[in-house]
Amino acid sequence: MIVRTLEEARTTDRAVKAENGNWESVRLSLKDDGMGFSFHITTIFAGTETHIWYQNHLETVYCISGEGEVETLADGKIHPIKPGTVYILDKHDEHLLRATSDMQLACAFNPPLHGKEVHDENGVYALDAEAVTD
Ligand code: 9YT
Repeated sequence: MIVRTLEEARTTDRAVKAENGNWESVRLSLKDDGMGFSFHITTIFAGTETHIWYQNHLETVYCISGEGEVETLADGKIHPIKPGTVYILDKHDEHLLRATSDMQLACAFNPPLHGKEVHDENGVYALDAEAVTD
């Protein structure tokens, strides 16, 4: 069994920050744990808008705290997010993620992130082509 704490993981390279300051994320479980998914606690900061398109990954996102919305670009629909809301990117949905207050989100990725994904100057993951473009 593997046991970690968010508090401890925050002090390691499991914690990453967006270059533009929109979000930070702690990768509590990654590919090398062998679970078939990775598990992250991501904070989206109040007042930010982030364009995300995980073209090669599926992701489920559960809101623990804070409020905001997701706009799916294919249909222009806006989905409010509050504690208890889950959104499931089952179609690799391109979306805009907005926070009105700091949002703490629990995120699971399939396939798992290995944690070494490199963000370019736009925040795009260079490997596996999942995109967070701002
Ligand atoms: C909310 C969301 O899509 N989180 C993704 C995880 C984060 N970008 C990371 O750990 O890289």
